[in-house]
Amino acid sequence: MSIPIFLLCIVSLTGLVSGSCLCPRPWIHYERHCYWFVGKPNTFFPAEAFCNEKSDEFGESHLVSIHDDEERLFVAENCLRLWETAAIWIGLNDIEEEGNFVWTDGSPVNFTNFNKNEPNNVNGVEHCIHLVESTKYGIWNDGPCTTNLYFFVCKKAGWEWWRYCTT
Ligand SMILES: *[C@@H]1O[C@H](CO)[C@@H](O)[C@H](O)[C@H]1NC(C)=O
Ligand SMILES: [Ca+2]
Ligand SMILES: [Ca+2]
Repeated sequence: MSIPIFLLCIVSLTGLVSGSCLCPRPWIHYERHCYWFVGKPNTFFPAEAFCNEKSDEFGESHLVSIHDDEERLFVAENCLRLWETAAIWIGLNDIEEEGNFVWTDGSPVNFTNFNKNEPNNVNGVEHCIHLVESTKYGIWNDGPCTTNLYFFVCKKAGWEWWRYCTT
């Protein structure tokens, strides 16, 4: 409120160029969101909790949700670049009700990329979705939420600089 609007715009535009304003490090910017690639294996719930702790005034942070093929490739390609594997937890799960998949960030399930014959809920305990190790570009499987194996990616809303600079 006390910051002049033109200053905000200069800061925002500088941020646009450097990427640091839209998404402070170590977040990576893509479209209107920020993504944090966390290279530590964990189980599903602590991974989601880690992401939740990174929420800020611009939005809640959750395990990544994926809504189209471009976003799927953005996530997979960054995983491969950083770690040479795209085996990660994503936020999709059917913990509450078998077969009813939801994203931890509450966004609609309007895109999926399951492997052939998945999700198969083996032994009735596969409720958390991860990307499989053996394929490069992020094919999905339901696995036990307690598998302590996968890296993960957090996602939150970016700073919507255009809200401050459009008038
Ligand atoms: C899917 O949901 C996302 C997140 O709410 C939204 O941004 C996107 O436009 C939706 N895509 C389609 C095809 O409805
Ligand atoms: Ca299940
Ligand atoms: Ca499975």
